[in-house]
Formats: sequence, structure tokens, C-alpha cells
Amino acid sequence: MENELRQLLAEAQAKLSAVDTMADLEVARIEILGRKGKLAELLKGLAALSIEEKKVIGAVANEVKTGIEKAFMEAESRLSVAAASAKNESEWLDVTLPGIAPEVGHAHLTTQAIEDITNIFAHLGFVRSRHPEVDWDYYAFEAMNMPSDHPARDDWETFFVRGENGEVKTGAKGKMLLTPHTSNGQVREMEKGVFPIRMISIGKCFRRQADVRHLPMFHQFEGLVIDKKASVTELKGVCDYFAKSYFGPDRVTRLRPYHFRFTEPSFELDISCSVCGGTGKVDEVKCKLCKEGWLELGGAGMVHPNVIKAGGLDPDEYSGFAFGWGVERTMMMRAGLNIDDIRILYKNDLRFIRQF
Ligand code: FA5
Repeated sequence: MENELRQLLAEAQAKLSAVDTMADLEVARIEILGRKGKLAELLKGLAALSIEEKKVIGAVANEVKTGIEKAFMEAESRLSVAAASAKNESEWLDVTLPGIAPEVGHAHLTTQAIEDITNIFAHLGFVRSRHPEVDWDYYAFEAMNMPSDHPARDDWETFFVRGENGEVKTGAKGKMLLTPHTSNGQVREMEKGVFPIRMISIGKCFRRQADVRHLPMFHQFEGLVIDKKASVTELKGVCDYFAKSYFGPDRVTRLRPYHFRFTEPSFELDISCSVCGGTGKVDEVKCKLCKEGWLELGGAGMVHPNVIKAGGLDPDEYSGFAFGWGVERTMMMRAGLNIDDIRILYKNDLRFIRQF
């Protein structure tokens, strides 16, 4: 039995010095030292020995057990040192290497323009507000003095919203539509009941149009002043201030008579051309950009009495002026921005977008 015990020790030492994973070490522990392991099996033989033999073999058994346990401890520490150095190797990091710079984007050209426009009007006391971009016919047309059968509405080439049954959705305020202009915000702002109003509302507009000068989705900025003594003079002053702040101090504006159902009188606002300086000629030749010295910026006018009534006010007491200009067209007119097809703005072509 003594020989068998010493043989087990030698066998365990050989096995444990060769084991190379913690999992194999655990398997060996059960096999050798477990309750039904090889050592336990051998020690069962002690019962059959005489007292004298038990003393001798018992001492040998203790020596063997201590030897096996020591072999286990050595194997365990050898494996954990190896695991730690493998981990160090795999996680090694050279902190002196240059880092990987994350790609940093920037605001889209339109967003930048919206911020600039908002800031310019803020200097004149105009407060930015938002109104629905999916709205009812009433706010987009009816309250704007354009009844449903009015032919002028055709100019707005509107998208209507259809339900699952294919029918245009309708509510108490008429048909549901994608706002074709930001003028829907005028009566909505008046309905808030806080006067006087100096609003600048910037939002998306939608029309059935797509070519080099037209987008099916574009942005407008709508100015609205409602006060007791609003005047065309003030409207002209606001337009001039905006033109000089946004386009440069040498630019001037003019109001040209026009017709909108929701303003009276109505105007188109023109700004002097950046190429010919408003003269219409470059080196005695007709200016290629404007042809006559002026570029069209957008619509404006004194708020029509019927719109003031729709906003719940008495037109004899209150007056106002409004303007609505396209963000994309306006920013394209800024000197140095040569875009010959407006649709490039939303083609998500990074080669274009990164330039601004
Ligand atoms: C209007 O939409 C009026 N609501 C403007 C207004 C407001 C007049 C308040 C008086 C008082 P108009 O349809 O002209 O007007 O559009 C105004 C501007 O929006 C245009 O001058 C142009 O800059 C821009 N715009 C119109 N349609 C498009 C389009 N499809 N793509 C890009 N810009 C457009």
C-alpha cells in the first residue's frame, strides 16, 4: 500500500506539472482528491491493517496528501501567473500613440441659415414661434381670406393628407394638409390672445413642385406684427434691416406692388443684386443674374382686415404687417453661394454639404 501511495504522489506531480488550463486542474482535483477520488479509494484499505501497520501507512498517507496538495498549489499559481501575463499582453496599450479623431459633423446649411435669420429678427424684438406643419385647411387658407373655391389657392399646389380609406382626412376645421406656407401661423398666433405680436415663425412647407428653383419640401420664415399702429414704413424698415444684416450693408430693398388674398396692400420684396449692385449692368452688358438690378426675396403686406377678424380682433383697433420668405432661396442669394439647382441642398451629398 505504501508503494501505491508513493506511486499516486509521483503520478499526481507529473500530471499537475503538465496541466495547462484551470479547467483541467479542476478535473484533476476531483479525480485525485475528490470524495471518490484515487486517494480516497486507496485509504479505504487502511481499515484492513493492523494498528502497527496503520501507524506507518497513516504517516505515509499524510505525507503523500500534503505532497499532492502542494503540487496542486504550485500548478494553480503557475496557471494564474500565465493567465495574468496573457491578459496584459492582449490588453497592452501604447498611450503615446496618436488617438483616432471622431468624425465631427456640423449643422446643415439650412439650419445655419435658420439660426442666422432668427438672431437677426431677435434684434428687432421678434420672438421665434412654431406652428403645425400638418394643419387644417382653415388655418392655411380659409382664415387667410381664401375660401375653398378661390382660384388663387391653385398657386399653392397643396398636398392633402389621406386616411387609410383613401379619402382626404377632414375635421371641424376642414381638410387636413401639409402646410404649403407658414402663413397658417398667423391666425394661430393671434388665437393665443397675447398682444402686441412680433412673431418670426420658421417651418417646413410642402408643395407639388420640383425643379431647379423649386423643392417639394422647403422652409419659409414668416414675420407677423400685430399692433395698434403697424405701418408700411415699419415693414420697409424691418425688410431693410434684415437685408443689410443678412446680405451686407451695401444692399437695399424695394417693395413692388403685388397681390395676395391675405394682405392689403400686398408687395413683393426685392433686394438689390449682388453682382451688378442694383444697376442691372456689368461692364455695359445686362447682368446675367438679375437682368434688371433686383432679385425677388418673397411676399409681404399689411395684414388684411378679414385675417385680423379671423384672429378675433377688431380691424379698426388693430393693424399689422406680415412677410413670408423662403429660407433656401434667401440663403442661395447670399453672395458667394453659387448653387444652380436648389435640390442639391437635400441630396445628402457630403461633398456638397461639407463645404459649408
Ligand atoms: C407665400 O407663400 C406667402 N404666404 C408669403 C406671404 C406671407 C405674403 C405673408 C404676404 C404676407 P409665395 O408662394 O410667393 O408666398 O412663397 C414665398 C416664398 O417661398 C417664395 O418667394 C420663395 O422664396 C419660397 N418658395 C415658394 N415655393 C417654393 C418651392 N417650391 N421651393 C423653394 N422655395 C419656395
